[in-house]
Amino acid sequence: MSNNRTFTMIKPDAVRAGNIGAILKDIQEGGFKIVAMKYTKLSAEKAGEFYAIHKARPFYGELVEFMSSGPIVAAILEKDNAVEDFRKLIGSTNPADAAPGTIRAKYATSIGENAVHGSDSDENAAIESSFHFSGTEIFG
Ligand code: IDP
Ligand code: MG
Repeated sequence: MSNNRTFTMIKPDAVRAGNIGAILKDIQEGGFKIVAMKYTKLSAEKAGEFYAIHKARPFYGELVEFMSSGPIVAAILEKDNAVEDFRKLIGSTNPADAAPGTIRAKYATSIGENAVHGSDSDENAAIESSFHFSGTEIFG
């Protein structure tokens, strides 16, 4: 996958708060084209697999429980410089540190329940995209 795609999830907290529409609007107004999208729910096992890189971190159990606590929206987004630009659009992991106007500043409630995921590299964007989508579900 080239570097014009990233992967995102609207996390269970933002879905529960009724913020799917507002967040998708911010994403589209940020210049990102949605090339794949699904409303789904991660089992604890799948959430654990997705976040396996954080297995050794003290918050891993809490993260897996949270990410499997309700439905999410998973999507693949396309834009020049997608990974970096999307991380800018969502803001810092901790909403207390997120720049004003960013998605996490607006919709996250804590460092754990922070409304959205954004891939941190082109390599992870490709891995995370194929974790959730098959080739026939992507409409570039
Ligand atoms: P990122 O989502 O901004 O890339 P990461 O450090 O990769 O942040 O952490 C992955 C996810 O784990 C975060 O988005 C958040 O949901 C959760 N998380 C990170 N740090 C903490 C923490 O200190 N306490 C609880 N949850 C955390
Ligand atoms: Mg990360």
